[in-house]
Amino acid sequence: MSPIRSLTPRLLALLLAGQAIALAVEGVVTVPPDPRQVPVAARMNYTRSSADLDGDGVAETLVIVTAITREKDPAKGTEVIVGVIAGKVPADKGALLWSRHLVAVTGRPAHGGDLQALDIDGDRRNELILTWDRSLTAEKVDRWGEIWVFDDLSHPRKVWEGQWELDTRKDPETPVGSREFMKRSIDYGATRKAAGRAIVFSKSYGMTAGRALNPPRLVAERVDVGLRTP
Ligand SMILES: [Ca+2]
Ligand SMILES: [Ca+2]
Repeated sequence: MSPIRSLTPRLLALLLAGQAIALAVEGVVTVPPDPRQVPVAARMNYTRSSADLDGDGVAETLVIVTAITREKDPAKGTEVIVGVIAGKVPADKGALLWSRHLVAVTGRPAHGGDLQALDIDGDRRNELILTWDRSLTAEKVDRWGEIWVFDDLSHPRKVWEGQWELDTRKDPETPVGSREFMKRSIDYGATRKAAGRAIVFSKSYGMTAGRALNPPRLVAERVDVGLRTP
């Protein structure tokens, strides 16, 4: 669970108020290009891992950080930065090969970023699965996802993006008859069988149009993509 989601609405309001006070005192934090350069005091969470993304037998370092920006606009109050760094942990001096600033590139709020490196098609090269929450309230979950393929470490290809999770069951802003709960996952068995030509998802619906589904309804979704280098 993302740190923001686990907060009660009142605590979230206090946190945002605290950010506003800090803004008056310290000013806006400039978000650096390299996630490793986000000041420790501005890191909401920071995760570092390693995986071989291009399949050359040498692991890269992966970093994801949610940075508190102290921007006045709550939609820009945090930035999620993903970075791929040459060499394995510890890689404080490794070159930054690729980075992505989610608020800057999507124009939407972002926090609670999560990344996983997994070989979803079985070609011994790891894909990057990146998800984050775009919701600004604790009552709603709006996770978006992207899947990246690294034929070239500095110029990866985004092969898919879409809704990863949507939960408006307790969202006062969503009319009762429009509330939804959907969680997506990858069907790894079916995706491996597609041998790099498709990703097969399983979407689990626990509520649609305000109606709870128990047990949840599972819907398979096949998306044709080219996971392997042409
Ligand atoms: Ca590598
Ligand atoms: Ca792969």
